[in-house]
Amino acid sequence: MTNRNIFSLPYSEVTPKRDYLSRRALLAAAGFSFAGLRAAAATKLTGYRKSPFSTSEKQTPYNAITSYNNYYEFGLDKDMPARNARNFKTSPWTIRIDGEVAKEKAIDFDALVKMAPLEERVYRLRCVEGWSMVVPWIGFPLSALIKAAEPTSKAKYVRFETYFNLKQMPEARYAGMPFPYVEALRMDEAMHPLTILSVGLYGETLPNQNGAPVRLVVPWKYGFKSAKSIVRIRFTEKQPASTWMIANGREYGFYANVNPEVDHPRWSQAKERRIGEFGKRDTLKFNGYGDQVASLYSGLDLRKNY
Ligand SMILES: Nc1nc2c(c(=O)[nH]1)N[C@H]1C(S)=C(S)[C@@H](COP(=O)(O)O)O[C@H]1N2
Ligand SMILES: [Mo]
Repeated sequence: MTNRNIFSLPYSEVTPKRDYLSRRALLAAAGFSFAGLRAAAATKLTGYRKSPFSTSEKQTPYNAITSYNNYYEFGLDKDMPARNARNFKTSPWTIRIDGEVAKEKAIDFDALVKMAPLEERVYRLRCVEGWSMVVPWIGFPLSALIKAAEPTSKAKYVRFETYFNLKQMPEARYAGMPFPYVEALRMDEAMHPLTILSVGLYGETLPNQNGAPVRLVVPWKYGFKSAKSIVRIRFTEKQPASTWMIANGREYGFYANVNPEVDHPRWSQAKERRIGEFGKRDTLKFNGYGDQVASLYSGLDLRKNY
């Protein structure tokens, strides 16, 4: 069926999708390794420091993090990005900086990784579908790039646009959503010290299926805010529309803060399954980062601003 669309699936079809681990991902989650799954191009990253923002929770195994992915440009099933993104070309890579900035410019990936000291940030990642992982990202605060971009006083939002090319991503035509994938943050969210640009995980450069060469990570929001393979960062005065808001605004809002008290229209968000574990855990408000981020939303009705 080629017109399969994640927004039009009845609940009965969505449920198995949420609770289903492909055989390969299940074995990977159990710690088995698959020859050839680790991208040949993965390069060791050195000289990064550990961050006090890291959780000490058990890290999800490398093989699970890199074989159970959402990257719809490379296919809808969880094991498709790892298979279909193998030959994704991520070098050379530049990020265009534009909109409300002193001067529009392009930043080359080699310059990007030197913008700030690299850190290991072990974060929980909670997907809106009801699963979670603990990922040892390598990256640096997005605030470093924002400062270098010199936004004007009119810049209230930061919009992230990701790579899109049907030649490299032929499966994208079956995703039933508009590309390029766009996400956005309010300026204070973007400047928050927990918000990072990630260039690696488990001490190596990012695998393609996880958003090589550079992706956003916003740990207190549902995973879909963490845009992969970013090519453009635009500063705007008005709130940008994100891909998920355009595709289905009733189900996906601008904020997407992890919140066990606000159900998705088609399922509860109260619990989650940690990949590699059986049974469910309680989902934590702001994914457990409330002490650090709740103040950003004081006075905001989180039920209306989902
Ligand atoms: N460009 C792009 N970025 C994306 C997505 C996508 O489909 N395309 N999926 C999002 C979703 S729904 C999640 S949960 C996370 C998954 O990141 P991971 O595969 O590294 O765990 O990536 C997010 N970033
Ligand atoms: Mo997600």
